[in-house]
Amino acid sequence: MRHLGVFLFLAVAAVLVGPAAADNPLLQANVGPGFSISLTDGSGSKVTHLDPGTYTIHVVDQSDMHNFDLTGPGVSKSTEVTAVGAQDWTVTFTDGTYRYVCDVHSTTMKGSFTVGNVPTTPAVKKMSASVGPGAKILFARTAKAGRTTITVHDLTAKDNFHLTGPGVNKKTGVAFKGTVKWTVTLKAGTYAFRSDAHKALKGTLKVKPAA
Ligand SMILES: [Cu+2]
Repeated sequence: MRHLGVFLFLAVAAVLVGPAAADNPLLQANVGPGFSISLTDGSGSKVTHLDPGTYTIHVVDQSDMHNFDLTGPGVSKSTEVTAVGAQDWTVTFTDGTYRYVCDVHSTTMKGSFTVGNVPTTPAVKKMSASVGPGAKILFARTAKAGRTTITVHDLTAKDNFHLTGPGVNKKTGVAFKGTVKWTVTLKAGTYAFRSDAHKALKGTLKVKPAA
């Protein structure tokens, strides 16, 4: 009997310090019993961003009508919808965006988080330009390189707005009056803007490299 007792003690101890209790940071995933799904960190906070690395996720699926499905770079794991219970996943996260959903209710039961450095598309800058009314042309004198939307207000039927420079050659019509939006990629260098109808109406835009 004593041997059995020692064996049981060791077995319980082995479970307590088993692979799930390795040094990986522990995350807690939960779905159900209601229409709830969550992924929290060791402090109980919702996971929004993690460092790349290997994590242990303790997944508790408390409902036979929901599941927990996690996908992202290098990871695709899910519980069964009809199954209920807890399981541990060991996952390795790399740079990118990860999403978790209940596959049955994926439009409402969902969440996401980012890992490491996620490439974000740089914001499109905005500029405006105008020509007219009367003999005047207005535009910025300096800008930074990058995707830029230029709103051109052509307020006269006697002049146009014509922008030229590295990678760009765009103009409104001389007789045209109205507003147009051009999305262009400005590159470091010098751009010229002018009216093609009156050579005196002109200016220079200097574009600096993006920081
Ligand atoms: Cu569901």
